[in-house]
Amino acid sequence: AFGKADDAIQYRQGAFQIIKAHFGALQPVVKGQIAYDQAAVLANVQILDQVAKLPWKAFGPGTEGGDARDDIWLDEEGFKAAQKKFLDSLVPLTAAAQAGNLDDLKKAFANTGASCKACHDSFRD
Ligand code: ASC
Repeated sequence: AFGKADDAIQYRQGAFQIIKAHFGALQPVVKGQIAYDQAAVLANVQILDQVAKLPWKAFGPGTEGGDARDDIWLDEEGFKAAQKKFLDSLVPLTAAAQAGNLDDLKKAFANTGASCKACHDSFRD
């Protein structure tokens, strides 16, 4: 799928940047710093949910580099489990965004953020 390791690294870093932007856009909402706009939140979460599917196939064999720790390839099961935690966390996040429930959104946001951090702590330099 990727011609060179650098292509895979750029692809996954680009996907994570989009993920960061659309997850980060929720932060002022859950912190109460901006008004809760259900449609805007849902649009953000839907993009996040789609783009969240993308980076993983760009961690194939021979694509070591970027900020990726070798543990990604040494502990494939652990990395897979960390991905799954993140992807699974988006189910309640999406449900809360669809329901327009700000309390549930706050809880789901915190869980998703925890899954980001846990994976970074183990697998990102
Ligand atoms: C973000 C972001 C992360 C997570 C993490 C949550 O907005 O870029 O990596 O949240 O910091 O603890």
